Amino acid sequence: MLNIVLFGAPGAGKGTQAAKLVEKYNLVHLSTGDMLRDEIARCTHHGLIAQQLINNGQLAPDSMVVEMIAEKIKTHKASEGFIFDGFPRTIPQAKMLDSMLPEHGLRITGMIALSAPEDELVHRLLCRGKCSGRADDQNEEIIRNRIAVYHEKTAPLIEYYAAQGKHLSTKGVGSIDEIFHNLCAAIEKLRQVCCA
Ligand code: B4P
Repeated sequence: MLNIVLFGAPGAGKGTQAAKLVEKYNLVHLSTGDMLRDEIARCTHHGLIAQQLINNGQLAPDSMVVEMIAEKIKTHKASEGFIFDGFPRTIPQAKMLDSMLPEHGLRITGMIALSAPEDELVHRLLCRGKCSGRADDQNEEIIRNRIAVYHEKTAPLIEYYAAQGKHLSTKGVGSIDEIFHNLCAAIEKLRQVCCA
């Protein structure tokens, strides 16, 4: 099984690349951003809590996203593996994931971080905001706040996975196909380490 954490700051290209990886490796795509947007669209209890936080560039509560992920893992038990896109985003989320996976006979194969300069991230998200209508992509101040939250709460996960010998990184700037090619090479490397 292949269980990849696709990591990066907002706008690094996680969602874009996850869609291609899912197709190539026949994996289940678990995007907590997509799940939260779905909860918001359906006006659920989770959605109402998440909406305000997301629109202000803050993270949703750890317990909420972990509960959503646990539910999806149970539903897709028979799959060939998972792409975790935008999850975990905090150390507590990563620890909860690590304690939950063995119950399902699973483990993380590795984490791959996509890197891009901050001005490029802001530019991409503002462009997406023009056509997607996503409230969190409309305003530069909110986008910069999301990036600050990433540095404070999410970036420490690089050390967390590096300590387990599971961290690789690749450039998130360039053509989408070129980045995809480098990501696939990183996955092959993780597979070799994992199966050695
Ligand atoms: P997400 O939906 O995860 O979105 P993201 O971080 O904004 O974007 P991503 O990196 O996936 O960017 P994409 O590929 O689309 O999160 C949204 C919000 O939900 C978070 O801010 C948070 O509040 C909440 N949330 C989600 N998960 C959570 C969790 N686990 N815990 C707590 N809260 C959570 O790319 C962006 C743009 O760049 C696109 O327009 C794309 O076309 C473009 N692009 C991609 N690759 C490119 C390239 N190589 N060159 C040029 N443009 C490129």
